[in-house]
Amino acid sequence: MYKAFLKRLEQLESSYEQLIRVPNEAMESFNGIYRRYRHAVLTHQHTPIFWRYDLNYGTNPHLMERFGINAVFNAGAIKWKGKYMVIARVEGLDRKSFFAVAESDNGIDGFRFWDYPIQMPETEIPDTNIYDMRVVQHEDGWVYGIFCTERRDPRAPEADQSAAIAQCGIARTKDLVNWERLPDLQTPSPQQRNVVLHPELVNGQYAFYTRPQDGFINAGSGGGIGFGLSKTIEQAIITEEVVIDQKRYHTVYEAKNGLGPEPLKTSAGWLHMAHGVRHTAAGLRYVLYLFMTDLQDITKVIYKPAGYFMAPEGEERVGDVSNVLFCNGWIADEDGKVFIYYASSDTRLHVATSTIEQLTDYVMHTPPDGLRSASSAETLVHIIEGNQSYLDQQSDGVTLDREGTAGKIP
Ligand code: M1P
Repeated sequence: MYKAFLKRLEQLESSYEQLIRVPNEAMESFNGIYRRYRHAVLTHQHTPIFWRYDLNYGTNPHLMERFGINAVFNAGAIKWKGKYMVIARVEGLDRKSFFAVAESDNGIDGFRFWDYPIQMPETEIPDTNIYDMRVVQHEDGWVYGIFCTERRDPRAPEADQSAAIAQCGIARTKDLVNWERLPDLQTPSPQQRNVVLHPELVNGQYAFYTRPQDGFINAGSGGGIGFGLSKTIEQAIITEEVVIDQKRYHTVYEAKNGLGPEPLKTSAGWLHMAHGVRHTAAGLRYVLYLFMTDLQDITKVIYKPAGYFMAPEGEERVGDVSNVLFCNGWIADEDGKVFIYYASSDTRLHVATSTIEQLTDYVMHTPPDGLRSASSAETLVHIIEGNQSYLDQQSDGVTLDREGTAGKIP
């Protein structure tokens, strides 16, 4: 029996090592905007063997799993001491999520979890479930973890064991190991999810992107991505919440939307990634979209391409909550490369890469949503005519740059 135990342990360990060492491979970029990678960067199988199994023959002679992991998804991300860190939402078989750090040398493969999960302190009202951390390197010198804390609705009748209240939890750290929990964010909205802290102070105050909503699932009168200021972070209170990016009829963010990771500062504006949700006959569909806000007035959306930036494809379409892409972490390297950590169908975590230059070009030059079929057709005609006249001129040996200035292709 002991021999069988040892053999099984060896098999488990070697298949785990094999999995971690699988090199990831960039797929072809069909749209010229980003590249997906062949393999998910984290799955439930990437969690350490010594989390899932009691390795003591005396107490676990059959080497059975004692702490099963259901999924690893929605991860915040940060470049830390030269490594690519994700702080993933790890969900046990018991449906409870917790946070755990995994690191990689190159950001695309070899992600390995730290030995211990984050032991997030609680407030006076214990969290039933915590998830979807946004990791924000703030100009005040702290690294903040902004996440959703969920508790049962205390007003729900005994028979209703689903009614929940989601709010925004706040914690901060200097080492990603020890976290100081601060009071939850207070806002005028009865429910909050997808809250993000802006990395810079605005008029000397902490600036939050929010997602006001009436119900736990339905945004209700909560009209989109909100914004508000708080004088302090130690007792964060937003008294006035304004919507800066609305949900809209017959768009990919018709039912609700929510900000993803902290925005990236570029010379053209703040680059934002968000998710948009719409109803379909098969249920909700979550896609990712980008927009840009003004550097001076960060509540002003200055560019917003029509439709989605990324939508679930292939195996991404299937999982615990199918037809979902969700992103709450990205890393911009100093050379401009951007690592987008997105999760599919509440099951696994992937990476896609792009550059600040490509993403900026995408948001600034992709036509906006005209909100009517006629306008989409008009936009297309404009592109076709532009291409036609460009091709005609090219055949005459003349080329035009973006400003319409004639010149030869170098
Ligand atoms: O199941 C899809 C996503 O649903 C929620 O997002 P939102 O609040 O925008 O509906 C979150 O629970 C998220 O974790 C989850 O991926």
